[in-house]
Amino acid sequence: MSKIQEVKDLVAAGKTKLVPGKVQEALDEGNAATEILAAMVEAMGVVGDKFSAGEIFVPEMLVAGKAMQKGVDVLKPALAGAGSVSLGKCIIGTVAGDLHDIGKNLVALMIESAGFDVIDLGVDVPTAKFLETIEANSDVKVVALSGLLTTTMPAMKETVESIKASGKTGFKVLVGGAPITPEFAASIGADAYARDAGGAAIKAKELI
Ligand code: B1M
Repeated sequence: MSKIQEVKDLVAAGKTKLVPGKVQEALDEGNAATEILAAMVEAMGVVGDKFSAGEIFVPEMLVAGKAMQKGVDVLKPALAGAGSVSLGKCIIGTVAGDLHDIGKNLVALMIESAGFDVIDLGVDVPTAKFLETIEANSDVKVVALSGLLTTTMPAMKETVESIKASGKTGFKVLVGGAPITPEFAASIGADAYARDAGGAAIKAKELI
């Protein structure tokens, strides 16, 4: 079995202690960090499908998420670029009611690698917190919102609409996350949509 397949299986099984070592072995064998990351994302797809099918429950999903995060920690130096020039500030967070942060953390890492100074507000971020942080950072260039649940898409809408209604200018709003589509992004008034972390970094640079 390839090291990448082993990483995928260990993440899906939530083997948090074994994942970092196996990710390092896969890197040492010459596999690209992006390829290993893709395998871990696939593993989360497997986990999600099993959850939907009622074969596993929230605790298993949680431990798989932790295993993936441990693997990402090992990949970070290889994924992050040099980023010597500063392109300005980017405020990022997962919208209110939503606790998923693995994708958001990857997006933050790639945006930081692209040269932005990232202010990460974490998960379950209320609209007021976004507005307050924009107010305190008048030179912000990009505000990035992540959402993983269909049930929190209305929260993303509310946050984007409140940001736009606040009259604050000088920055663009970028949104993404598994249930988000370009059409939904446009319908709530976001300036841009990105499908994945790499795409978010490219889009953030295009927006400034
Ligand atoms: Co949850 N969960 N979860 N979960 N979880 C999903 C999302 C789900 C699809 C699983 C399923 O049913 N198949 C489902 C959502 C269904 C839906 O809404 N349609 C779901 C559910 C239902 C739930 C709960 C409601 C379960 C429950 O309690 N009954 C609950 C909700 C809690 C809450 O948030 N209030 C819940 C809880 C959890 C855990 C806490 C246990 C855990 C999260 C741990 C953590 O994040 N620290 C968890 C996990 C691990 C998952 C799955 C299995 C994996 C998510 C993940 O990290 N994927 C997930 C199933 C799946 O994704 N297939 C699932 C890997 C990650 C790299 O991908 O986050 O999609 P992703 O990010 C991508 C892109 O989406 C994009 O780029 C990223 C990287 O390329 N992207 C952006 C993300 N943000 C972006 C922002 C951008 C641009 C791109 O611009 C700003």
